Amino acid sequence: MACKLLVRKFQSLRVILEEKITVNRERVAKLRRDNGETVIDQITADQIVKGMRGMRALVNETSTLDPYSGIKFRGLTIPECQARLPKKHNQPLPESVYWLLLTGDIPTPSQAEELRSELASRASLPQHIEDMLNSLPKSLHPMVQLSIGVNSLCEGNQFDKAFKSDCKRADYWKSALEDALNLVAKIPRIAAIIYRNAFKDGKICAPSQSCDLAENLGRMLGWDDPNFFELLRLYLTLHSDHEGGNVSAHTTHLVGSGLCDVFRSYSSGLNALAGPLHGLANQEVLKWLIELWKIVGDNPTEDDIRKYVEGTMKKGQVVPGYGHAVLRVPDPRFLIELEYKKNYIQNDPLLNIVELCYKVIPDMLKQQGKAKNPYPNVDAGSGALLHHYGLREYEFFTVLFGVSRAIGCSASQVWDRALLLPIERPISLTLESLEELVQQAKS
Ligand code: AMX
Repeated sequence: MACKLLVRKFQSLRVILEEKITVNRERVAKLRRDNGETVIDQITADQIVKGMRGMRALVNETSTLDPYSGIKFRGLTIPECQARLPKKHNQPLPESVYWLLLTGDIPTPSQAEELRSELASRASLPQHIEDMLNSLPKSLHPMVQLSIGVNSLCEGNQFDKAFKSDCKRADYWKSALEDALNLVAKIPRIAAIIYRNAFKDGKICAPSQSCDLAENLGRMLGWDDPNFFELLRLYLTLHSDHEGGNVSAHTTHLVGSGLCDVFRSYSSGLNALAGPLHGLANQEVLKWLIELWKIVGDNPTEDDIRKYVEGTMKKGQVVPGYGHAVLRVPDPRFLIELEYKKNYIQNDPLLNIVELCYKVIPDMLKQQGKAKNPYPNVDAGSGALLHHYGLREYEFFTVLFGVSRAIGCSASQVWDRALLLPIERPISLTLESLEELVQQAKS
């Protein structure tokens, strides 16, 4: 009986997706048939040297990023998501964000509950994966462990089975969806095992059938604090997706385009996320803030902060948590972090320093005149919020980012299969051929 119910519940997501996929495949076919050769953009030599910078050259359905208004999940800003998506307490359920990214629809409370229960039913790991994670050296960076853990989930994945069987290409998305749901359901447990092994006593509670993704994650990490679960709901929402061109999403898409399953694709995306200019920045921010705090104490002045930032700049280092390749305003996700602090946290010296930095650093970066965006990004505040609730092992922070980004990257891969997107294959140029092309273009 319970089994039948699960199948029916799962189909409601499938049926909705099937209808939308049929419509969107038609759109792609029409676009290519009628306008496949239409030129819509130009590319400069500078963009090529800077790694396809700003080039509009990928299809990604789940979110868009505007330099001035920030991220939109299926057309909704994060405040709109917070207002309209089914919530637990005051924050959207990460499951409702996942439903939105997968389908483009705001789920009803019962649909969000269907997905919550579906994911909770898949949250445990095979014993051999737990044993493998437990055998990894504690000193191995948590992001490497996460990538290994996610890679290992590929054993017996549904997509490979479909590929090796006589499944039609048009139906690949169905097995990709199965794998995507497994990834999002299981990655919190991988993350929690890594945390408990690396920083605690290695003991971990089982995932609960009745909790949402965030609460299950928080409990498995070892917390019993509803406010921390609330922060995790916010965290998982804020980091879930950031359009398709960022390093981790693009890597996942690229690897997936060769028809790797979502586990191997996202494991590659996690290695991409682990770079200090990308997802590792939240770890770097907290390290940097703690150093600053040690030097300036609990009640610093703006001048104290300025002196410390000058020191960072003089060493030729970037100020972590500031700047962005696309955004040209303070990251709306950072502003939501500040809002969260205002609503939930009375007084916290480190978070006060984060606010003071926001007053001081943008002007300093403007004066320095290099960074195109002198404003804070999402990483400027996330670590200090986790620190407030006692999660202080900053080497773990990017793992949480990775748990969250699985939501967007896996939803995108379902759509890559749904739209029958082909293998990605741009052409690279030697410096000599680029110089020749520039001359030809000018003559
Ligand atoms: N502090 C000091 N200098 C900075 C800076 C910062 N925060 N951000 C950019 N600059 C410098 C660059 O190093 C570059 O210097 P160069 O000309 O001497 O090489 C110059 O400003 C121009 O860079 P840009 O075009 O504005 O940035 P970018 O698009 O090349 O890089 C980013 C964007 C995010 C990598 C960069 O701003 C940075 O390194 N920031 C700090 C690290 C960080 O917070 N990363 C997190 C990003 C969000 C995420 O992915 N999670």
